[in-house]
Amino acid sequence: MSAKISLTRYLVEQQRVDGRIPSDLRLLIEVVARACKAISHSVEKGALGGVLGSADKENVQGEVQKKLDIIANEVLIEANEWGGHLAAMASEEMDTIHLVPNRYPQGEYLLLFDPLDGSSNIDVNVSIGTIFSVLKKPEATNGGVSEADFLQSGNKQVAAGYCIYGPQTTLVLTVGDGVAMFTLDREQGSFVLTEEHVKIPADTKEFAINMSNMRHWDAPVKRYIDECLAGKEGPRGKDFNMRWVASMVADVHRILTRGGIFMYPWDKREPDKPGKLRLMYEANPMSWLVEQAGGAATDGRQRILDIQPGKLHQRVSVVLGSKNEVERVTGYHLS
Ligand code: AHM
Ligand code: MG
Repeated sequence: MSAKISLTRYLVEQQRVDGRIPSDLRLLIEVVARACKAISHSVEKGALGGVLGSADKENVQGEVQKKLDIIANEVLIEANEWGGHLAAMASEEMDTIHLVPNRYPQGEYLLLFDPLDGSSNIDVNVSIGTIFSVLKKPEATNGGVSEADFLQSGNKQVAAGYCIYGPQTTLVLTVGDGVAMFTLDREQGSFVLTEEHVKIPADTKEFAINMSNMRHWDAPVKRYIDECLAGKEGPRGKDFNMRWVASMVADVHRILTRGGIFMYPWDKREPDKPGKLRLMYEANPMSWLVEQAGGAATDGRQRILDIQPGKLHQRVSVVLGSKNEVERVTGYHLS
């Protein structure tokens, strides 16, 4: 790549070339990116900034919040509420939606986020990230926004992405025209385009799943992994490698970079919960990115992006990544 293309220029060109994104959406994405830059600074300081450890509080899902979960949530809210592009926000770390206060202009968009994904990795200096999804406020909503306005399927997203805080800070984005990656240039203080037209190979020899849960899995997942583990001598006729970072952002980033399949399936420990991961903050944005890069994403039976959410913090089983592998796992569930 010759001339450096900043996130701003990329978005302006998306807006200009075919009117893919309105200026309000462009500005909203820039504000999210700015918030991610601020979160990246806090993450980087770690113990020096006094930001590690737990906050002695639980979120709506009964998980102990880390200090950085709360900091990241506040940074995203403060950065986004005054810009005039949003009507409301929803976060994995908040019980209910956050309305844009009356003192600020109201915009047309709804922003959803997992402020810091991979919480168990915060204190051990392993990659974590922010995941976000943007929806349009339904036309019928006159003035007040309610939780019901957020309950739209993933195929209604108008922008989605994540920012991974790892050896590099990288923002990965789709506005429905493929997937682009922007690396934070700390000297310039801006995100620079470093990868465009990201493509996930249809086939892979690498899977990501928390193997310690194997005894709780359903038969189709067990069958798929057993076949991978059987290697060259088994029905797949090839050896598989395994990776599990336990930060979805990092596992999905690897899959967008070199292929693979990621699974967090339903399991017997909590039969009434469809899975661990959250549909609206994690599965939907990641599924859209993966599909935009030529991969596939299902809950084992149906396309994740077609699921109609019934509640904000809804959970879902996730199978995503290289197309042929995802189709195989889905086929095992449906047969
Ligand atoms: P979080 O949003 O509270 O961090 O939880 C989600 C994370 C995912 O990033 C990751 O894939 C999964 O939980 C790891 O779970 P486990 O520790 O069960 O392997
Ligand atoms: Mg998460």
